[in-house]
Amino acid sequence: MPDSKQVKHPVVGIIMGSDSDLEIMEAAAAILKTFEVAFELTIVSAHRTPKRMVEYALTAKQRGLKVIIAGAGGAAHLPGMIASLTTLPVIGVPIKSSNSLDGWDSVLSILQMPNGVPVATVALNAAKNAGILAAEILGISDDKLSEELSDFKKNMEKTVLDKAEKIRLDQL
Ligand code: RP5
Repeated sequence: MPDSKQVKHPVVGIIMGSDSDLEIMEAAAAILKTFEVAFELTIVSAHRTPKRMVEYALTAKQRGLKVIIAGAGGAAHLPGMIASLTTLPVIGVPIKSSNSLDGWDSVLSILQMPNGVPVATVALNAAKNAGILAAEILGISDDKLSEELSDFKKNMEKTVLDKAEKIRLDQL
């Protein structure tokens, strides 16, 4: 546990309900790679592998994970159920999947958690933001990572300012 995409000492666990979620969830993996954050990635289905889900959540902390990113679509119970079984922060990624009506079903299934069991829910399909948020959580106790996140934000600002400048010049 888990049995795929294992690296040494992962601190972030990326899980998803189906391999069909991977094309969305790989954005979380990509941004964590950019920040050199070690992660593991596998499939855990709340409905189709409930025992695996319980085992994953109950062993996550002792295996060294600090944050879990869980993506699912439709009746998206994976992030909430994982959050019910661990005190690690859980970031939920609602996915517009083949069994989603329009994506709202996934969003609301993950967002509308009962008091006492929070899931930090990002926007529909926003796995990249889930990865950034996981890095920010880890950055609280990692100065180097925190600096890299700061640079990331500065670069974003510069990109937007460059675009703003370009629009002005193009319009002259
Ligand atoms: C959810 O059902 C999964 O997270 C996925 O988003 C969706 C569809 O799964 P597949 O039918 O493609 O396996 O549990």
